[in-house]
Amino acid sequence: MSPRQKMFWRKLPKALCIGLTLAIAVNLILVFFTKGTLQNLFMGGLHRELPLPLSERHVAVIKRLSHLEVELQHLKESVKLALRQQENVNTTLKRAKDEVQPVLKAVEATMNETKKHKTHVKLFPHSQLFRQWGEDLSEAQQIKAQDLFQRFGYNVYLSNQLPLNRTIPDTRDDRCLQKTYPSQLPSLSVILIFMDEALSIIQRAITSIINRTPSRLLKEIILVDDFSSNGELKVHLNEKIKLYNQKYPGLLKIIRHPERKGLAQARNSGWEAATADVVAILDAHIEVNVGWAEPILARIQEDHTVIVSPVFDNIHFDTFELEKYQLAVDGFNWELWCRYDALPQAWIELHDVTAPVKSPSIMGILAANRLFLGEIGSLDGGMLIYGGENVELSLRVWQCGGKIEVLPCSRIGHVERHHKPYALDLTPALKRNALRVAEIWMDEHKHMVYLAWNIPLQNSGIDFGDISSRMALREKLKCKTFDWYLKNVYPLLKPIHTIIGYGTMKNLLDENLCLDRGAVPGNTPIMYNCHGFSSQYVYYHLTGELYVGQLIAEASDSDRCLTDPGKEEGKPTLEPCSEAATNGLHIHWDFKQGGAVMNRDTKRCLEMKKDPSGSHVLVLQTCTMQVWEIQHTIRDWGQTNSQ
Ligand SMILES: *[C@@H]1O[C@H](CO)[C@@H](O)[C@H](O)[C@H]1NC(C)=O
Ligand SMILES: *[C@@H]1O[C@H](CO)[C@@H](O)[C@H](O)[C@H]1NC(C)=O
Ligand SMILES: *[C@@H]1O[C@H](CO)[C@@H](O)[C@H](O)[C@H]1NC(C)=O
Ligand SMILES: [Mn+2]
Repeated sequence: MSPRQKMFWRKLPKALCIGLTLAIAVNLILVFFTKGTLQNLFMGGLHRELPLPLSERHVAVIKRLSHLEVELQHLKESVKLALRQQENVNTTLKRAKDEVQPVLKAVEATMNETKKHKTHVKLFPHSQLFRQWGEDLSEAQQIKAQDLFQRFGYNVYLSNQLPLNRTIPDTRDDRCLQKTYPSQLPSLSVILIFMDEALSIIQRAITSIINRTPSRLLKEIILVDDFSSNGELKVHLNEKIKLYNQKYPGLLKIIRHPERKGLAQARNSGWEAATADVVAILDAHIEVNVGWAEPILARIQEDHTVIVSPVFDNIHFDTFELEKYQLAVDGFNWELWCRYDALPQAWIELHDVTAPVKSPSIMGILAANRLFLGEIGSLDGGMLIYGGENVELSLRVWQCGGKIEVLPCSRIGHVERHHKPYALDLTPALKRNALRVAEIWMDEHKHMVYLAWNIPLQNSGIDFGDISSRMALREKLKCKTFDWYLKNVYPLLKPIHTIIGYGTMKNLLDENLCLDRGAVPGNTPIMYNCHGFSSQYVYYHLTGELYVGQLIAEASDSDRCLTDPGKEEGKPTLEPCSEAATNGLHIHWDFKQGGAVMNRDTKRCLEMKKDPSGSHVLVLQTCTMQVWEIQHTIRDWGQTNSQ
């Protein structure tokens, strides 16, 4: 050993002690100072010059903490190394070692303490992602998880950790397990469509399909990428596909759109590429459950004109736990938003929980005979982005000679995203697509879609594209009317033909205020600053009812009628129209555009009055000739100003 080396070794214990003491001091500061003090400590200067949002300030602190942790780790390692070498060198250093050891322990304890302290800092207390998940995550992990969550609308951080072949609960009714299916069944192409989906999500969908579909029936899995902007879906997905195909030759195919074409076109691209007898067109954020395919294939083999839907269970977007959903049929409202409806009485009376359920609509995921789906026109490529394409297909199927059924024994777990990453506001697409459906398929009932969206019947200013080829298809297939569909398939959906005025409603005393359904729950209408959302939609009927709030228009539920309860204090209320009618409440109003709104029974007028605070409130009182205007009128109503 050279003199210089000797010198080093002699000085080591002292140097170490100084270093470690410093480190401990810093750690103690980190552990025992409050979060606020810490922020001031680290960010004090910066904060004054540059007011960062809270989360960014957190991030900066965390970066420093993480950095410090790494440095401490290095220090600890070098001490350990030194001690190990020391043993080989000399026993005179033994005493020094004995001195260092407790210090080392203290450092470790402090680091443990720091870690514990850190896990309690919640960086995103308002994020839906962390409501039931993520307790143990470090700040850096929280940031990563939150970032992925915002990009994808579900918990990609967790998805990346869960096994691709994870088991999910079998949600079928026990009686499904007793069912037997023909040994000869049609072959199946599964189509997974996606746009900016997380890779692990797609892989888990593929894995579930491979593991839970009899291999003799599964002919291919076709992936359709609707021009994802997500880089990992290019190279990485190609590599994964190659690996799958090494194990299962020819099973996976991928189609990539060179530009964004929307949901309907993506489904069509998959359908065009498919070669099996039956196609199942699914979202890519799903996991099929055991025995999902056999009921589908058997039913379509029995009747090739049936379009089937499996039953969805909900995979929670945050925890990825599977929640069993009760069996229901798929319906929609007049905005053409999908909704679940009650099971039909005829099915209940069968007393067979495994029997297919006739359904007015599909939610989007479907399986069909490949050729039949082509004959009826696959999906309408004129539907853009998202929404309405499922209702379009449903009306076409029913009106043009097919059927739709939900199969209780076929179950698929589906991630209900917290938000859709491909558009911040889907409303314009939904509206436009809904009008397209209405114009092609709904005949004399199409005005209901305009009413529900509060769109003027003439000159709507909304371009729903060229519908001539779809009208020609309707002609060619000799499709039935929408009226037939309402009567025979969806009697729950109730068209209204007595509405003569709709949209927002203003009292000309103050045109910034609109009639509004008020707080929900609650039945007190108010005057509120006009914003034009559905809580301010009003529907005036030829028969005198005045609905306030979003149009419900399903027979199973009731719209809210403006009511004069007849009491002294003169406060109008909103009551379910059906109940109000049977209870003899005063729900009929005389109104002409630009005139008073007067109750037919009580002769009191709906008017506004300033309350002591200076804001306008609604009152029922002896008419003082206050006048009202409603946004849109139908036919000739409202052209005269008779009051
Ligand atoms: C250790 O080093 C000291 C002096 O630095 C020396 O006196 C002693 O003999 C050495 N012992 C061994 C076992 O090498
Ligand atoms: C620190 O944590 C580690 C692992 O959690 C444990 O093995 C060790 O004993 C702890 N040290 C002290 C001093 O508490
Ligand atoms: C998933 O795959 C792994 C590795 O191939 C295997 O060990 C495990 O048993 C599988 N789990 C299930 C639930 O099939
Ligand atoms: Mn989906």
